[in-house]
Amino acid sequence: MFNASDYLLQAAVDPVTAGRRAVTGPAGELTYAELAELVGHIAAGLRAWGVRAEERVMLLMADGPETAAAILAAMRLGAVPVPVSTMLTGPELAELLGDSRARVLLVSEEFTAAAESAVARVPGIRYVAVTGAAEGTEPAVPAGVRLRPFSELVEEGRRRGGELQDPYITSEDSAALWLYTSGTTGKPKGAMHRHANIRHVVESYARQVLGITSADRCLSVAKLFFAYGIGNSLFFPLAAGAETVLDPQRPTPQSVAERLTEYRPTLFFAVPTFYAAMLRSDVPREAFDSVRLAISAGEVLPADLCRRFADRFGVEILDGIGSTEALHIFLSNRPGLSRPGTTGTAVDGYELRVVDGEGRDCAAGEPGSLLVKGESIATGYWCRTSVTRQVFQGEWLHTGDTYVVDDDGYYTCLGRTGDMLKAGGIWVAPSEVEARLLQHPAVSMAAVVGLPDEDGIDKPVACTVLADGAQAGPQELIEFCRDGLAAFKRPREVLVVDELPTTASGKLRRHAVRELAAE
Ligand code: 3SK
Repeated sequence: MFNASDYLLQAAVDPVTAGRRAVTGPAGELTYAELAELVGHIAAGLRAWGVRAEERVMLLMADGPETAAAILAAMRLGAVPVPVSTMLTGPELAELLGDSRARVLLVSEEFTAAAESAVARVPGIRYVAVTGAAEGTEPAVPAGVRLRPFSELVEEGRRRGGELQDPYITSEDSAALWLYTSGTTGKPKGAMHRHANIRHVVESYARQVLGITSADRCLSVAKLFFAYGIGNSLFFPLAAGAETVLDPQRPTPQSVAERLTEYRPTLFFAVPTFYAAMLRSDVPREAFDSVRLAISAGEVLPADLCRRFADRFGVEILDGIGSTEALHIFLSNRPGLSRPGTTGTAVDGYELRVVDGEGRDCAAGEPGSLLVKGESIATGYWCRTSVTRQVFQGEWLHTGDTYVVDDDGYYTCLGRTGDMLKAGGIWVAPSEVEARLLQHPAVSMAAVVGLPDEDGIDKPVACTVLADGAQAGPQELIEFCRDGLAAFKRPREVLVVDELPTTASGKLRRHAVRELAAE
């Protein structure tokens, strides 16, 4: 028997630690004992609503104590929490709801518009619970869907009197968490994680690389619906009996500087795009006084950015790479041993290989595809056999990144093996952005590529060809994308060109598009 909610709530069981603060932040705080109690009530409430083991519960929720508790509650029940991006549009959310077959959707009041639009598109939803919604601001839901305040879910569980003191009898192999990713192929896929995977990322990366202890306090710019964020803000701090700072707000350098000053975290997690934004801001050096380590993942951290950050804020950034499929970071620099520009060395608990096109191991200095093996690798993608077989080959996960390793075992990223790109650490499928651009009446052809900005970080840039006689400016096309896609996917720049480079058979030559866009 192993249930990750038990593993993460150990501190609530010990009378010495139960009164310690587990969660803090602008949305409220909870001790370990209070968190465990809330988890029990939500779990009992979900059971009363008919949620059974292995069933998915989708969360469209801002970071805060209720979100943390709801994720743990679903796990405790043997059900599967599926936290999804709060940046999703209604149709994007509908796709995930339909794919996951979730029958319960938990929503923070600020995202009710997307929930309303999604629930209207998918049959099968039985309950929608909304946190803190004032009367009259609740979403309109179709007949047959029960709309309830989140507080009623908690109350329902409370009335049932701690029915879920004990977790459902899951095993290490039971499904614990699904995280949707667009990585490697574009269409969102639910990566399925086991209860044991959660323990592995804690025991490997968090304990060995970060050296996390109960004296730490974690603040992450990446939210709980990302694999990076749920590790940083939930799994690592709770397993260590430490504190997590949960902030419902969308982070800006200014808001993060305020949180740093008020909550004084010791571990700070962000992505290179955000570190670059901090460097461009007027945030004072003292903001980082409490931070013992800053962590970067999601995209390659340019060496120069790493050095400038350390000079300006006096904190070392530890660069690493993980993936949603691996649940967290498997390759990382180590405190005091960082080599800026590299992603460091394999984290204990993972094996890495760099292989050529035939699957043979590359020698040091020879570029190839990066594969990783370890106990936290997902069991596959839900209902996606073909792509599962491509990405998860036996014990090895194909990361889709091209890497080179040196004689000392330090890995350097040379880029993506395929066309996918990342914006702010989040996967973007060029095909999806291109499809949106093509919906604009003035656009006849579109190609989206990743190009480095002034900080050396890739951003989506679109090259478009307009229809004969049509007119549309770059700003209009960017806004058009912002309207129809999650905002992070919009191209940061749109170029209007006479033609796109194609092969003799008419296939887009992406490499040449990249050169064209870079001119
Ligand atoms: O992209 C990454 O580097 C990453 C790191 C940790 C967890 C998840 C991801 C995608």
